[in-house]
Amino acid sequence: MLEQLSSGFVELRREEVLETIKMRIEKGEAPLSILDDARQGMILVGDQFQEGILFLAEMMLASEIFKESVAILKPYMDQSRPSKSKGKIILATLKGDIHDLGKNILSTLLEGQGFQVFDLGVDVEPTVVLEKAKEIEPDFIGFSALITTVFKYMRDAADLLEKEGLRDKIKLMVGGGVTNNTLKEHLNADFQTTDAMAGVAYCLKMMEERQHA
Ligand code: B12
Repeated sequence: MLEQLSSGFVELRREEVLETIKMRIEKGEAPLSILDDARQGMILVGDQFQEGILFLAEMMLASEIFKESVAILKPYMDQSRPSKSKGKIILATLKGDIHDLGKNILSTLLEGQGFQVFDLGVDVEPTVVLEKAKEIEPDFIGFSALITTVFKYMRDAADLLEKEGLRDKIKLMVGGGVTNNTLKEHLNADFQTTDAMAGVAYCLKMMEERQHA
């Protein structure tokens, strides 16, 4: 199953990918498990791009297929939206990075769990994050990163928040394909993951702890 879907992305077989996804949903498979297989496909696409087998135009086509896949899965991920806000979160992909597929999935999943998401988009200046944080006083800030050149701006943003004395009130999360524990420590962040669901679970846990504190 995984192989069929991931090779579909690498070989840009759009119809086959979308049909497979619809079929798996109809069979009752969890949307997040299908999404994870699609993500594995995108990792393969990236590897082949790095090896010079696929070109940028093909990586772009693959990301369009991925977007269409998410659009099919989205209604099944949104289903249990509670009415009361669980907490506020700012999401952003910082300066120099325009990857947003993972961030958008996280946003959908968080909203599905009742969080109020303020998505600042991609290629965002660290100062814009600071201004938004001052304005809305979020419980969390999540940075998504897919290219390593953005680490510098993540550091800048973390420093700005620290200087303004906001860091002890806000949990800082980092996620996305190129993030790891070393980056988390470098930024003095509270949480790091390459799995959106783990990010949602972390937010839910923190809000629960806060309520019982
Ligand atoms: C799709 C893609 C693109 C698309 C982006 C489309 C879009 N709208 O996002 C396009 C074609 C535009 C693109 C462009 C480029 N790309 Co690109 N791209 C990819 C690719 C193939 C897939 C990324 C992806 O979307 N994966 C699917 C999503 C769902 O996974 P994810 O982002 O990891 O998200 C999951 C989790 O991490 C988590 N998550 C994500 N963010 C967050 C945040 C928080 C807070 C939390 C809790 C969780 C979380 O949630 C998601 C679901 O679980 C990767 C390959 C790879 N290995 O990742 C290369 C890759 C990221 N790209 C790469 C490169 C080099 C580029 C370009 C520089 C290429 C070029 N020469 O122009 C440009 C950069 C442009 C820029 N300035 O940003 C490199 C980066 C290398 C590096 N180490 O820095 C990679 C790794 C490919 C490679 N192996 O070389 N790219």
